[in-house]
Amino acid sequence: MKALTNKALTALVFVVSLPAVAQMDHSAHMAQSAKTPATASADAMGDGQVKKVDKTKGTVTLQHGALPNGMPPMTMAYKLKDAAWLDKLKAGQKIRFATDPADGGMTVTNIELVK
Ligand SMILES: [Cu+2]
Repeated sequence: MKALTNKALTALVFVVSLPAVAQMDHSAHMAQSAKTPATASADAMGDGQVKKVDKTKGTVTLQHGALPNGMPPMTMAYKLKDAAWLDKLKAGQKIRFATDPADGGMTVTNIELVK
């Protein structure tokens, strides 16, 4: 009985994790456009370029264009939802990013590297 339960759990985890991987790789945009307009605007990505990465403060300074949340073009320091992004970003990197409306758009909640 115990063996059967473990097997069932393993199968379940396998089935659940496959679509998650597919979504990370390919369907970020489609998933976003499929959302309701209100959610889509909160999650909408704006264009920016990394000017400075401050690992001590855990912030990244971005020069950005006009953002979907209404912020005009400017250069400012953002907090990051995921500190691991500090290692992915460097000055000069162009990105698309989303911010958290809950704190006035001062925290980056999603980043996409632009080649
Ligand atoms: Cu700004």
